[in-house]
Amino acid sequence: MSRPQDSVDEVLAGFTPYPAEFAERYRAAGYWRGETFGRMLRERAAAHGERIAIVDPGGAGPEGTRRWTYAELDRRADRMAAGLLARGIGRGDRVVVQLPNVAEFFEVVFGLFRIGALPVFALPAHRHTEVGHFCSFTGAAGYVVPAVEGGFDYRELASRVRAENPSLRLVLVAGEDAGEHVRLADVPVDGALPETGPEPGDVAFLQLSGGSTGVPKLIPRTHDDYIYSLRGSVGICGQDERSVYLCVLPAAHNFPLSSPGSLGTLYAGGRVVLCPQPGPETAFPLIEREGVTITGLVPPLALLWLEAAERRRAAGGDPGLASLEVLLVGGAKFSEEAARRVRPVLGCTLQQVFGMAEGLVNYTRLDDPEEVIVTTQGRPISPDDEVRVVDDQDGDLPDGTTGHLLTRGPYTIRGYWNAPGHNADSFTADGFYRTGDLVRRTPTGHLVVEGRAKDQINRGGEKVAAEEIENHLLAHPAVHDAAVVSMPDPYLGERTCAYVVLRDEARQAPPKSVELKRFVRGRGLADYKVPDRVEFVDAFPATGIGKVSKKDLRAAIAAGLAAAAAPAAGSAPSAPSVPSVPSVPSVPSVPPIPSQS
Ligand code: OOB
Repeated sequence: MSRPQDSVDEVLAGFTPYPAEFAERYRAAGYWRGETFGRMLRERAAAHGERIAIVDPGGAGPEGTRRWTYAELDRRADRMAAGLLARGIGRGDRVVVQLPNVAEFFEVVFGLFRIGALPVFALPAHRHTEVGHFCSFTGAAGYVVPAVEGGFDYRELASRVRAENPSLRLVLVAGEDAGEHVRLADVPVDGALPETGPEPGDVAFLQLSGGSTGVPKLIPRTHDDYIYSLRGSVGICGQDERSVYLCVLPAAHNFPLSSPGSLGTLYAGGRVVLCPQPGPETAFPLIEREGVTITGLVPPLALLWLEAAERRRAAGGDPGLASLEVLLVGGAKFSEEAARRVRPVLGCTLQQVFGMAEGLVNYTRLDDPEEVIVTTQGRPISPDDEVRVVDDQDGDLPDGTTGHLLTRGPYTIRGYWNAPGHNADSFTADGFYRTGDLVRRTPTGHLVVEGRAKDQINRGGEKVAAEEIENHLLAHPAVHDAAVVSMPDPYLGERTCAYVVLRDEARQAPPKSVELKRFVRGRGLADYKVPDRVEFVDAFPATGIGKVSKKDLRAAIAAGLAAAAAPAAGSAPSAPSVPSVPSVPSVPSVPPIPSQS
């Protein structure tokens, strides 16, 4: 078992601090106020302890709806913190938290914050490959899971991950039957907590990067920087203690966590309502019953909600959204056409949000003209968010010209955790983060996202790193080379298409698409990363210097889909199934290049 000081040192060793002159500037400007999450909750509990903080409508369980006041959440965080300490989790230890939208998420996360242990935020969709990586890469001491959720047994996953990771000494299960692990409900105890908690400049947690590399990178966020982004978001989104935030997306993702999300809402003294399912059939009744005022969605969900509300109105009904004041949409580009429907159909103000777990978050403002709200992805939170739009040589471009977005500021990281090689590529020498996004800045300082230079597919807000999936495909004995690209999709915006070149010896009896998909799934990946479509080609098109031309592959699949959809033009696209199309015209044949793994 590592001693606490070892864990703290390990966290520090992987962390790129803000340079002293910047830290001083951010403190002097009043952005970093020396707050920590532990003290933040304590203060809210002191100020309005009897107000409701968390509403968990529960599933079909016997408990029904649970409502925790700020005082109760604070007390639970203390007892969880003491129980974790008693079980050997301490300051600097990493704990992978993979919980659905349940009240325990907050009990665990604030318990960890209080003792200076670091949540590593996994998503419920992650499977053995991802979770195994988070545990081994961070040397995690703990892992927190539900028992069974969405038909998947997380206890089994935990057993496997534990057997492979000697550092993992505690697996906690939120549920009645923990199997061979420890019931989360058995952890909390009354007990003394250390006098000194974490410092405001300490890393509070590790968030996941959407990623464009083989494995997801980890993002260290400090109490100071993250709480500043919460305070800024709360102001921009008009939140106060009357706000009721519906947490629809997975609670651990940066968007529903902090933009302004559940943590912003708790910062403001408002109420967080956890939505167990994101569809309108679950969310609309909760909005009406709990008087929800604000929520955040990815574009595909926003489309579903718009359609559901329109259908109810058309049938003479009322969707019951009268309390909803603000709808945030982000994570992927929201089409202007859909954006225009938000106010008339849902009766609330749209706020576009273009953010990233690495830091920078842009919002359209509530009082922006409607044209700005529907045509831009907002402007930064902070006057000290430095935004550069540059060409391929890092030369600054004038407003109105599309280029690479680079950013630096009081809540944007200076480096991924423990990733010096990646950091050299992802940050400029003077500390600007290369977002990989292509944007244009308007004269009002708003950003319009025009595309992406990073090798990533944005599947309705869920990010898929092409290289990660290519590596899995390359492990298949029949695959010589693989190139994963996005293809347009009316519902998700993009889906994944894997172009595959088979080995010569496999051409006699080539595998079917479905076999390759099954193979990737079988490697223990989150479902959303399994290619939506597999295309076999003899060779990849090449760029001038002989790299795979993903641009040509994207164009080929887009043209193939358009051609196949043409006869049905005018009919409504049916989400979310992938249109079945004949094979795309084969791309220009060039000699295969070596695989780029
Ligand atoms: C959010 O965070 P991540 O870390 O999952 O993904 C960040 C990336 C951005 O670099 C960009 O490529 C894309 O997601 N993105 C958008 C977008 N919002 C995010 N692309 C176009 N339009 C938008 N509105 O996705 C995230 C974090 C905090 C708040 C909101 C989203």
